[in-house]
This record gives sequence, C-alpha cells and structure tokens, in this order.
Amino acid sequence: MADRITAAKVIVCSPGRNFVTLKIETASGLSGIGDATVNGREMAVAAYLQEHVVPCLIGRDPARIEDVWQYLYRGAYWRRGPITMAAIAAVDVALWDIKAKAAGMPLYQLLGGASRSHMLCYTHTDGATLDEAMAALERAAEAGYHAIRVQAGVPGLKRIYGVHAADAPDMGGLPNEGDWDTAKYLRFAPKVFEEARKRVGADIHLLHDAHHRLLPNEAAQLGKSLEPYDLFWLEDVTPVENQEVLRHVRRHTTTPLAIGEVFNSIWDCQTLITEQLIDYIRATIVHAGGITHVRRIADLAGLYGVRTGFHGAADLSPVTMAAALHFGRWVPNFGIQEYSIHPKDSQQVFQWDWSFRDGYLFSGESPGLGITIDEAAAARFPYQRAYLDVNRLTDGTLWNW
Ligand code: KDG
Ligand code: MG
Repeated sequence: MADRITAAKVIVCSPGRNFVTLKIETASGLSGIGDATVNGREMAVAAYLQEHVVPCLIGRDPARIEDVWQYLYRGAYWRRGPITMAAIAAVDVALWDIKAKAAGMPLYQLLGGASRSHMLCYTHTDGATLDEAMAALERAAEAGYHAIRVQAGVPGLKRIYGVHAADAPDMGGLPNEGDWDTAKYLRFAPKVFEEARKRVGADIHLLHDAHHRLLPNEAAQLGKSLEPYDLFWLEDVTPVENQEVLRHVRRHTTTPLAIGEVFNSIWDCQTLITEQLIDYIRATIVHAGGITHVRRIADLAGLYGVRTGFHGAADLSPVTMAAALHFGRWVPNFGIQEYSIHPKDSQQVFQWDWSFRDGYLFSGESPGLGITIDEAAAARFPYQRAYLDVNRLTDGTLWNW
C-alpha cells in the first residue's frame, strides 16, 4: 500500500542566522527535511508554506514527487517568484529525502549514482584594503582551498558588498546601506587581481562577484580588464531581469561568466543557456524549485556546455548544502560549489554527514540527504528579524545591492 504524508511542520530558527525548514512525516514512520530560507523574507515563505502548501500535502503519497511538484507549481495560478519556488523546493527536497531513505540509499544514488568522488569548492575572502584582502587570500590558499573568491574595499567607498565593514551605522534594525561608485570600482578591480596573481601564482582559481551592479557596457569593460588575470569566473555582472544584455557582454570578453543565484526557474536562464551567454549557472536547489526543477536546468545547461556553480552562501541552510552535494556528486556537468561555513550554533540544530577536506567537499553515505534537524535545539534559537543590505550611489540614488 502507498505511504501517505501525515504531517508537515514549518520550523523557523536562528542559530546565528535565520533558517526556515520544512519537515514532512509519513504514515510509515519516515521523515524528510527541506530548506525554505529566503534571507530577509523568511516569514513570507514560512506563511506561504503554513497557510497554503501544508494543507495540500496531508494525505498525499510522498513517492509521487513529480506530481506534487506539478500540483504546487502548475496548480497555483500565481506561480514563480522566490517565495513560491523556495516553498516548493522545501517540499521537493523533503520528499527526495524520504524517497532515498525508503530506498535505503544516499540521495546521489537515486539521482543516477556518482559521477565523481568529491567536488571542487570555493571559499570567500575579503578585506577593507588591498593589503587586508591579499592577506585573507593568502590565508585561504595556505588553508588548502583551490578556488577563492576575492572581494576588496574600493578606495573612497565606505561599505560595499562582500567586504566586512566594522563601522556600519545603527539603522535601528532596518537594512544597512552600502555606497557605490562604478567608475571607482572599475578602475580598482584590475589592480586587485594583478596583485592577487602575484601573491598566489597561476594555479589557484580566482573568482569575483560584481553583485548585479553594472550596466551592460560597464560589465563588458570589467570582463575585458580582468582577462589578463585568468579568472575562474566573474559573477552577476548585471541585474538579472534582462538576459539579453549579456549578448553585449559576451561579445566583448572571454572572462568566464557565472549568473543566477537569484533565479527561480528555468525560464530565468533559458536565453543565457541556449545562447551560451554564460559559463556557469548559479541557480540552486532552495531558490529554484528543488531537485526536480534544478535537474531540468542542469540538463538544459549540459546541452550547451554550461556547468553548475551553485550558490552556497551561509544564508542557504546546511540542508541545502546537503542536497547540493548529492546533486553535485551526480550531475554530469558539475563545475564548482560555493562553500561558506555556517554559524557555529547551527551545528546544535542540524546534524549532517557531508564534509570538507583538502579544499574539496564530500557528500555523505547515509540514506537520504544525510541531515536531520533537532527541533528542541531549534526552539532554543527563535527567529530574529534581519534584512539584507540596500545600496546607494554616492549621490543618494538607490542602486542594486
Ligand atoms: O542572500 C544573499 C547572499 O546569499 C548573496 O548576497 C551572496 O552573492 C552572494 C554569493 O555569491 O554568495
Ligand atoms: Mg553572488
């Protein structure tokens, strides 16, 4: 007889930062978890799950992952968007967890088995000054990372994305505000990577995130000016609403491009992939509809020589990292996985079997996703309202963060 879903709980906790987790339980005694965290909008996705999704799940056969996905996606007239797709992702990942546990297999086996034994990953480094950024880069190289993202403060700008700022003014719980000047940034960025190559040589992969700030021609200029420094990738050069502008960027630079951590669906990256305007697709499991949908994105990307480079910042929970590592173990067109260490207290809430060694990530071998949530521990870390930053040009104009 088919199993059935008996309960689905939304657990919001803040062990160092906010995470939204969905736990699904079945009549046969199995359970699975999925991440639904959307940084800065956690309670919106928690309410979407609680009020609209959970009632539709009770009584369904957990093995019918595809049908549940279609029901929640196609069956909602108001579809797509980060909140909806993160909610669907949480259900989807929890159901894959349950299916793999029922099969007694680690999830990557169910997806098609291992294409590789371990996964290349990259870490973040930053510094308020060039010297501080280079010291952080050298420390990461010494720690054994093979791929390192480099962000450095730009002289004349006080607070910019990716660089820890000690002097952020108190905004009374509202978003911090960064400042931005594209001309200053474009002049400084090549100096950072010229110095980075001098410090760590040719063999370390260097990455950089422009975090959606540039206009198309500025993005082309940046890609061109960084070509001598052989980047592994340049990320999110332009805002993501308009895929077509990447044609201009691509015509003018051979610096590899990675885009898509804020994408929610295959339609957000269809042009980028089919016209080979990018080299790496960043859309990942929690924000793009779960394993069921990201598998479609990865398969489309594979047809066009685009590899995966999944978003893996610390605001994506350890549950998403577990799913990404099973996916990465299997997916034929794997490229790299972003890796950030989660706040220490998150280890009291989540127990996982994936690991990091010698600059590489390893998925676990226990049945399912290989991660559990301790609900009593989660209750000790209640939700804390928090926002991502906003960004302004130096004349006060609101800009992309
Ligand atoms: O929630 C937003 C962060 O995860 C994002 O700003 C981090 O750009 C990021 C990255 O590349 O990790
Ligand atoms: Mg990014």
